[in-house]
Amino acid sequence: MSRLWYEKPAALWEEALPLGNGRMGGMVFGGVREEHLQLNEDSVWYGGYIDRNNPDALKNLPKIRKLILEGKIREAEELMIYALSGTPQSQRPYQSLGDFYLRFSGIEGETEAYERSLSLSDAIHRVSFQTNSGNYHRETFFSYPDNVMVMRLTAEKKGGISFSALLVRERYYDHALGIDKDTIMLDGNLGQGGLEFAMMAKAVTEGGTCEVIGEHLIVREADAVTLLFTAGTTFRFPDLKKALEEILKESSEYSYEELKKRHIKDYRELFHRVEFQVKEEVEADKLPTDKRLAALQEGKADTGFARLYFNYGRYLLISCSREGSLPANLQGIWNKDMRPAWDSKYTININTEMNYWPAEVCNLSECHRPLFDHIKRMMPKGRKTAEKMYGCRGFVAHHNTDIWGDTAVQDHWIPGSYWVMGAAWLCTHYWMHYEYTGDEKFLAEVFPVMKEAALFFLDYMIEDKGYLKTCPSVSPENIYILPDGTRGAVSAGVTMDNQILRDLFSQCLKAAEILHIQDEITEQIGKAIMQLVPTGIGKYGQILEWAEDYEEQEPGHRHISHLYGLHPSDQITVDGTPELAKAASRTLERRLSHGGGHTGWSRAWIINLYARLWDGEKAYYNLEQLFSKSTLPNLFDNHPPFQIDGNFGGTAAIAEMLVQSTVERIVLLPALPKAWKDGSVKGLRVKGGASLCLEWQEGCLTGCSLKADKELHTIVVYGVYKEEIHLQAGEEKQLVFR
Ligand code: FUC
Repeated sequence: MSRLWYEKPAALWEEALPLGNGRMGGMVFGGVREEHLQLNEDSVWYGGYIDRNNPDALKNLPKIRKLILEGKIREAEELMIYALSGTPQSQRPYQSLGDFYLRFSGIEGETEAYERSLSLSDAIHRVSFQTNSGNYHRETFFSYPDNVMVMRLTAEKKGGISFSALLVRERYYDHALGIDKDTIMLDGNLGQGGLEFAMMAKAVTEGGTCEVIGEHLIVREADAVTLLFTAGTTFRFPDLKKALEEILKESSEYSYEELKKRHIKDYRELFHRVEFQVKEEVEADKLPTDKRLAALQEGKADTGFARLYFNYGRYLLISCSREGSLPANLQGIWNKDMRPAWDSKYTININTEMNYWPAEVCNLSECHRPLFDHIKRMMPKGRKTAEKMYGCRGFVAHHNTDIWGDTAVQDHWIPGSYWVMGAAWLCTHYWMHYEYTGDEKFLAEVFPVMKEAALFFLDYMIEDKGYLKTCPSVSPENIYILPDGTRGAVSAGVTMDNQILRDLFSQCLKAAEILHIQDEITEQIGKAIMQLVPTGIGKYGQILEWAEDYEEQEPGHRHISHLYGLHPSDQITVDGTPELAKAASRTLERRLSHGGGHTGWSRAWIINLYARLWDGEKAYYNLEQLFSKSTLPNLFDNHPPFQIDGNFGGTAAIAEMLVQSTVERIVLLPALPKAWKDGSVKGLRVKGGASLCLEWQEGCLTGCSLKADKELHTIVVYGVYKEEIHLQAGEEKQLVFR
């Protein structure tokens, strides 16, 4: 059984357990006499949209470019801060929705047999304990089909449930009051030009009494209670209060058991598509999760932990990114602060993309959709930024975006802010979805967006030494040192840019062919792709990070942008480009020997990269490092602070160790570590549109079946074995390698 469990209530937020239905989320603390839930709703962002495109960008652009090409980096960077930065410099922050407190009375004496748990197979949080006054149980879940949080409270003793309930939001709200004899509400606004928000809680009691006094909801001597909670903003619900009341009314027409059944059915349909097993130490599984993690941190082997982490990663994605919700931000949906780290926005120079690495391979394609919708939300803003700042056609985004799809420059952070690849990288996710599903209708719908993202670069790139280069650009977020000691971040034709563009351009060309759309723009893309700087190798045998072989200020830097070509892209492969793969391996060694991998997401990327280098032992070593150095007691990834990308990057990496696919070939168990000697995985998806099941014993593949949803023609590779496969739509085949 896959679950997280603890023997005491959470004292810290990082010990509380996350629940969510994509649009709403909550962290449950599981206290005995006081239950605390910290709550979120995905559209609670402070402030409205502001056109922040710097009005002085376009006229200064030629000067900035000239300074860069003349090597006057300091001067270029100074002018960039003034002329290219957003006005004002920041997008809007995501905020906590608020808190819900239940204060119990009548629970007498010492607490015994306390347990709180989060079941990953039904997405339900449970608290149970015993006192002199009997046994108590609480079950909580966030239902996607019914749009509510549901908490069921039961007690052994008849009439044993008495509590007062209160909604709060630090000092940032306008009203808190009763709106019915069993319902309280809190509401407010999110600043000038911003949205309005509201949340409501309703008690459905069995026995006892229920009333509202002031802003408190009070239940006395009930036998059982079902609490229903919902929240929202005017982002989705123009008639907010009416909409929330309607949600509560509709959900209260179901019994608790019906609500639970509807929730479990919905959740399981997604979660149970994939199953990963490794023969594990049974002892470790018997430990509460915090103690299990602590044992692992002390160096105790725990092969089964990867399974728990993998299941948790899929659970988290289902809980924070569902059709109709906003995409998973830096904290998924779970953020307790009004001014969170990096505003808990979308950092699109790695973090948001990493959030979605597990989506397709783990058969959670539907959970990828919020990202697709958001890219479309960004496009009109990005067109404006392209035109106003750079005088270009097409769609551009810098290294951050927010609820409004803002695309202007964020911060005055030279190595990060002035990077123009955000939309380009995000659009490769459209292609990723197409490759996994073969959905041509989807491709036709998103192709115009991909094309606009490519179009921007046809106008933006400059010709230099026979190549087309992005300029200005940076390699997120590293700094180079010139031979004269000058330090800089800005340059032209950065490696990562070329690699992203090679993907975006070739994906546009392939899409154009599939959709029979040939025009002047696709023709120009075809020419431009030939003029991108190829990925080079430097004096340390490393992949060049910039167009020139500069020294890096921080050789152990957390970003490994120039290995984009190895992962997520497949421009660099062990068998296709062995020289570059060797250089990629050297690059990783250099990063790690200088202290690299120190943030959760960076470590997670490293695992994916080693998996792509087919080095199972190094991948596994780094996976253990992710668990022991970058994982909080509730198994959230620790940047620090909590940032969810490491959870998703780590989940994707586990899949990547088991199977890697392109539309041309599927590699089985490419990076299986010795620790996972015996195991199986069912239901992973591969490119070309098929599902895969694998079994292995003593580190050798013993079973493999592939089921195609559409006609599939591919090569399956396992070690030295290669087999050409041709499957009809719906056909399943067992493969035997000897
Ligand atoms: C990038 C990273 C940081 C952090 C932030 C949200 O700027 O360099 O490590 O993840 O995004």
